[in-house]
Parts: sequence; C-alpha cells; structure tokens
Amino acid sequence: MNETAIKILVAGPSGAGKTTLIQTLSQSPVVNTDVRSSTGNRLTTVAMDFGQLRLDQYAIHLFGAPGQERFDFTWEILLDGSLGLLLLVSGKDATHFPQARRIYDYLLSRNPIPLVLGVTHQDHPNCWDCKEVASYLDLDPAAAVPIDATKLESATELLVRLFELVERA
Ligand SMILES: Nc1nc2c(ncn2[C@@H]2O[C@H](COP(=O)(O)OP(=O)(O)OP(=O)(O)O)[C@@H](O)[C@H]2O)c(=O)[nH]1
Ligand SMILES: [Mg+2]
Repeated sequence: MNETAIKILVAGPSGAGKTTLIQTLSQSPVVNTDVRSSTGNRLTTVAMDFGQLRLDQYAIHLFGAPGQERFDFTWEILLDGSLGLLLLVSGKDATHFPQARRIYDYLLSRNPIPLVLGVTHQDHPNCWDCKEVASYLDLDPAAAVPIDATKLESATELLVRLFELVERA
C-alpha cells in the first residue's frame, strides 16, 4: 500500500508538554534537543523534536517547536510543509495563555492550517477547563481537547481530532 507522509507541527508555550506528547506518540526513537534550563531545574527544547508514527495508510511526522520565545526563529522553518498544528498549553497556569495566543497568531498568519488545541496538565487541582481556555484564546471550543500528554490514549485522541480536520481541508 502506498504511504502518504503528513507533517504535523506541535507548538505552544514552554512546559506545555510538546516533547512529552511526541515521545508518547512516536513509534520510533525521538530526535530530541532538550538541555537543562538555565532558569530552572528542568529540561527545555532548544531546536526541535522529531517523532513518527503510522496511522492507517499515513506516515505521520511530528515536529515539535521550542516553546521559548528566544528560539522563535525556528518556528517558521518548522512550519514549512506542515498540514496541521497541535497547539498545546498547560491548563494549570493562565500566565501561559497570552504566549499560546502569540504563537498561533504568528504561525497561522504565515500558513492558515487546521489547528487543534490540547490543554495539558489536567491532573493539576486548579487546571482550567479546556473550553474556557479555547474562548480565552479566541479558538473554537469544539477544537479543544483536555489531554494528558504522558498517556498514549489521550495523546492519540488529540492527534485523531486534528487528523479529521486535515483530511477535510
Ligand atoms: N501531569 C502532566 N505532566 C505533563 C503533561 N505534559 C507534560 N508534562 C510534564 O511537564 C514537563 C514539561 O514537559 P515538556 O514536554 O518538556 O514541555 P515542552 O512543551 O516540550 O517545553 P519546552 O521544550 O520548554 O518548550 C515535564 O516534566 C512533563 O513530564 C501532562 O499532560 N500532565
Ligand atoms: Mg520541549
């Protein structure tokens, strides 16, 4: 069977769970550029993530963008050829929402591809409702999904939602 390659970009603020999502979904070893953050005791992506999986007859290539704004010069390069955007934002911290907005404004103004919003960190006691996050970001609440980026079933649900939009586009 012929395989169709589909490039998907995963973007969103730092700490949203982009690297985690790609590690969860990828069926082959992930190319990862995480280093220890200079401001905190955690890892952060400085160039990109790359993972891949098969879904039906499709070979899905997942590219993860760094969330930190100082690496925003990579976003446009990673966007090139992408057919869909997974925008991730952590629902535990509303101070990240404006950055999520800036990122998708930047990306969609250059290439208006289908977008699905994944609101991560659902296990946090004060996590925002994903529909509220969508309305804050001026996005369609129907295209917002609460997810746990560490769980395959949850991460797959998000990807399938985007896929339905990509197939219709
Ligand atoms: N509980 C929970 N933890 C998560 C979830 N998503 C990510 N994490 C954790 O949050 C931390 C940051 O996740 P990363 O995947 O590195 O975030 P990122 O979006 O790639 O961040 P940058 O590379 O800095 O842009 C890690 O410790 C993850 O294990 C989630 O949905 N639930
Ligand atoms: Mg990362």
